[in-house]
Amino acid sequence: MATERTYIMVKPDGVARGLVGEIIKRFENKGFKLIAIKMLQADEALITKHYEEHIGKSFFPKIVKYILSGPVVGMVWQGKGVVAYGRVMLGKTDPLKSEPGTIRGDFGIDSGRNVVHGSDSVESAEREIKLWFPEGVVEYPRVIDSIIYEWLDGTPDNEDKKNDGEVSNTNETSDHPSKSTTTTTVQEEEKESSKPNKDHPSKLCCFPLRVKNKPRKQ
Ligand code: IDP
Ligand code: MG
Repeated sequence: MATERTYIMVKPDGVARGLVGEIIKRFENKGFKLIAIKMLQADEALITKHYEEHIGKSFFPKIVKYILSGPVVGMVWQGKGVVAYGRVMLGKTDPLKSEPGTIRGDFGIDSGRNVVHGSDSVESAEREIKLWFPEGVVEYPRVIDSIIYEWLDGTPDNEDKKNDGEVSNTNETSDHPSKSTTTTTVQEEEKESSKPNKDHPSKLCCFPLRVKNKPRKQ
């Protein structure tokens, strides 16, 4: 569902190497939506809670020391399939086993300096988001979603589209533009639009349809 969320964190080595922008760019380019971001110096209690599944493992003290070594940039990204695909974008835990083109494959060598964290399941993501962003995330409609997602190209006609885009979606994090009181839906735009051809490419993009050309002053 387009409301799926993941916790992505640039680790201290990634921040120190100036990779924050590069990592944000990759998630933005893919089409995922940033709904929370902050830089912080995590303390031992927070890191221990974050990595609680690894308590007792040989590398646990090293990972705590690693994340304590400098500020991190925590982010919440939203979008259809963002948890699993976020992990694909990160690469494997060991950067030397990660494909080129992945973040860890392109920017890391050691597992203990693998630049970035990403939630490994929807459940972990929700737990980590609560842990790192107890203040919550920012919800806002994004007009480019009507270009990125097929479900906004007209009336949903199958289950997938229903799950992803119906206005009746009860998930509180729904990012369908129709949730906004100030945004009209593509369907409403079409009624108002003077373009009768339903298959016209301009139908894919609601933003230009809202722009009214003002006559130029001579
Ligand atoms: P993941 O980040 O790919 O989900 P996990 O197994 O959850 O990997 O491990 C958490 C983090 O602990 C890794 O990202 C890595 O930084 C570190 N880590 C995992 N295994 C090792 C290891 O064998 N040596 C050093 N650090 C490790
Ligand atoms: Mg993990």
